[in-house]
Amino acid sequence: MQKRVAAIHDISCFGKCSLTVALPIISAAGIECAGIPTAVLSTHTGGFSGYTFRDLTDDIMPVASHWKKEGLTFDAVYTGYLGSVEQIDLVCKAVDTFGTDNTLLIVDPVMADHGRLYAGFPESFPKEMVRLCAKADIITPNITEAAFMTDMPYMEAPHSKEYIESLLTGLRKFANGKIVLTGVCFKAGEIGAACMEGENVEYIFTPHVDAAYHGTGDIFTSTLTCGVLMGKTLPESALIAAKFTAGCIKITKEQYPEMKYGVNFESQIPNLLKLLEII
Ligand code: PXL
Repeated sequence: MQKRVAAIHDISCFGKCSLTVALPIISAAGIECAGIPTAVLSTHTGGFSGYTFRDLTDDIMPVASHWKKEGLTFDAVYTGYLGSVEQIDLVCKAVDTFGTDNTLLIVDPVMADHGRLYAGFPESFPKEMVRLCAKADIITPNITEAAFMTDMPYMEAPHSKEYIESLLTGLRKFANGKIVLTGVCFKAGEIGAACMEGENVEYIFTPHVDAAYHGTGDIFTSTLTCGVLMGKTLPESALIAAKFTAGCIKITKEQYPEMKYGVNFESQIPNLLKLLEII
C-alpha cells in the first residue's frame, strides 16, 4: 500500500523551502504527499524584503474536517513553518480531527536559526511551539530552536557533548516522542544530528560544507520522513537525510552562491533514491 503524508507548511512561491521542498522530495520517494498550505508568501522571509503574506489560518480546520468526512487516512503528518500562535493550536486540532492512532506526527518546529528567531515571530513563539512538540512522535529542532524552547543559552559550534545532552534533557521534559536535534558539531569539518529515543542517544555525522543555504532544514526533515515511513530506523533515516542535504549543499556551492535562493536539490534526486535504496 502506498504511504500517504499530509504536509502542513506555508508555500513560499519562490525560494525552495517548506511545501515546495516537501512535495517533490516526498513524492520522489514514491510516497503520496497531500498538503495543507498555512499561508502563501511571494518568497520566504529569510533575506528578502517586501514579501507578500496571504494568511490561510481560516482554511486549516475546514480542510481537516473535509478530509475526516471523506474518510482519508494518513501514515504521517509532517508540520513545518507555521505563521502564527493561532496556527500552532489549529494544527494540534487538525491533527486530532483527521489523524488516527496509526498517524505518525513529525514536527519540525521551524522558527529560528543561528541564534535568532525568523522575521515576524514574537519572542513567545518557541514556548507556544512546545505544545505541538509535546504531541509529536518525532521532533526535529535545530540547536537554536532547542535552546529557545528549553530556555537554555544558544551556543555556536563546536559544541560540547554536555551542551548537546543538556539540550536533549531539556527537550525530553516536554517531548514525549523521538528527538532529532540537528546542527550538532563536535569538531570542525563534521556536522550531524543527535537522535534520542527514550533516554538513548545516537549521533550521526557527515562532512561539513561551509554554507548556510535556505530551506536545507526542510530538505532534511522531508527526507527523514521518507526514511522513517520506509521502515528505516531513526538514526538510519537521519543519516540518509544528512547525506542528501550535504550533497545538495555541496553541488550548489560549486555552482551558485546565492544562499537565499535555496539549494539545487532537484539535480540530486537520483542520489536521494539511491540513499533510500529505491534504485
Ligand atoms: O525554511 C523554513 C521557512 C519556511 N517558510 C518560510 C520561511 C522559512 C524560513 O525563514 O521564512 C516562509
